[in-house]
Amino acid sequence: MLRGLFKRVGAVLRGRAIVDDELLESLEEALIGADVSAPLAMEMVDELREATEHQHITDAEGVKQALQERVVAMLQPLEEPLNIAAEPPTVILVLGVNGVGKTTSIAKLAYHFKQQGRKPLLAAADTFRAAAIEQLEVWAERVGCDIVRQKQGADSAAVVYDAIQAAKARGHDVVICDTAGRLHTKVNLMEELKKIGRVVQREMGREADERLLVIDATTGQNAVNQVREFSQAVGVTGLLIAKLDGTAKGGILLTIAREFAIPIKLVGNGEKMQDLQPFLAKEFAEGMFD
Ligand SMILES: Nc1nc2c(ncn2[C@@H]2O[C@H](COP(=O)(O)OP(=O)(O)OP(=O)(O)O)[C@@H](O)[C@H]2O)c(=O)[nH]1
Ligand SMILES: [Mg+2]
Repeated sequence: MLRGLFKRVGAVLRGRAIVDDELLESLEEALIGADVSAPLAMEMVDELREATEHQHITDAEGVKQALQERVVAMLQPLEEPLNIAAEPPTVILVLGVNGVGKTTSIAKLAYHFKQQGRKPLLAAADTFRAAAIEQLEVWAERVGCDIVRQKQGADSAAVVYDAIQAAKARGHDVVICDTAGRLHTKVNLMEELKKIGRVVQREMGREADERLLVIDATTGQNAVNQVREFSQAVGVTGLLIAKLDGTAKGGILLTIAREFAIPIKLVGNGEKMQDLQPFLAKEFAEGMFD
């Protein structure tokens, strides 16, 4: 589960009997150390200071509760399940810079849909990186689902086109599209994604039901730029936060929540296909102090 996030925050609070400026200052540092942006950490601690004064909170346990409540209040509005189209196939584009966990997350999604009794189809539309197609094929085999592929270097939008046609012909209700994390330039990447988007629009009569941006929870503040760039280029419908198991941080979720009103749909917490969970603000807030 989501253990060990915000370790430092928990450590600051543990064993403190009284609430004083020193405690609040250490808390602010701990939040920044856990990837909460500096302005947000300051704001959160100011609020806590006020809350402790008004609600006569005198011990660390009270501060912990107030902080948890604040985190839940920030993140709960962003909790949202995946969009499933009324008219199948649901088309999911999985986006993100290189190495964040896109392909692994696709395997997890496919596994999740299979568990639900659905019939997912994978589209190997990362035609750029060497061995990307083979990697997705290995996952398709493990999960036990079909995959549509072309050769490396093929037009990724053409792969998505093929996959949508195949899904319609063979009754797949979900198409999950892998995409490249890096092309020669960022401009190329965004243009390629836009082209895929146009193909989906043309073939489905609507935009992709999910443009799911994968964020690596260990990346730190740069995640904010990633959300901004993909949002501007293709419009992001939801976030999947991968590698939450690999970090004692997790504050980047708060920073992102502060800047964007994009739903956080799922979290990945391991390298296996089972390691995917819906994002739950309350669980996240509770995990902060374990
Ligand atoms: N611990 C942990 N590792 C993960 C998680 N998700 C992915 N990984 C690992 O991250 C590495 C990169 O994963 P990929 O799925 O290949 O990432 P990608 O975004 O598809 O990478 P490119 O296709 O090269 O852009 C692999 O070693 C995965 O096992 C996660 O939730 N937790
Ligand atoms: Mg990949």
